[in-house]
Amino acid sequence: MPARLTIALITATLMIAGCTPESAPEAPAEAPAEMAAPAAAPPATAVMRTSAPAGAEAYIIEPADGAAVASPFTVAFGLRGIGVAPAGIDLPNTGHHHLLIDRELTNFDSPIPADSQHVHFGLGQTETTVELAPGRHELRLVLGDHLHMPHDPPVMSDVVTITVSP
Ligand SMILES: [Cu+2]
Repeated sequence: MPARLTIALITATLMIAGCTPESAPEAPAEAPAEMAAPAAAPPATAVMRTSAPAGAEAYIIEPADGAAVASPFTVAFGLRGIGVAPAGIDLPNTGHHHLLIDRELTNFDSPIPADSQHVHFGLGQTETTVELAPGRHELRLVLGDHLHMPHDPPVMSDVVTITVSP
């Protein structure tokens, strides 16, 4: 946090000192970060991952793995060892749920995508109603921090495989 604040202050100072931010392409955004924290400095565009408390777990309460369900159906989200906070609220040991439908998260260094297969619950919801086509589907939960980044280590549920009846 102190490093980030320092970077922010330096960036702000540079922006004030420069004529306009748009007309100063020769001042790369990475420079202030390297000066402030040479050892661990990521590019200024990278988002830091939030640490998850040891043992934190996400799990799908319902439907059960292997269940046959009629669409629409309820998906209930469970957490152990970490709490829920709305997106944008940076509180220690919290996050908000993301439901991955027929998707696995593979990139842990970017915010979780937002689309029909990566559904965000940024208000802090702990259940939802899902409508899916008949057939076999996979559900996964991934907790994201205030910036929709997976925690480090990621807090993810086991996969729940369901069959939606025709
Ligand atoms: Cu999110």
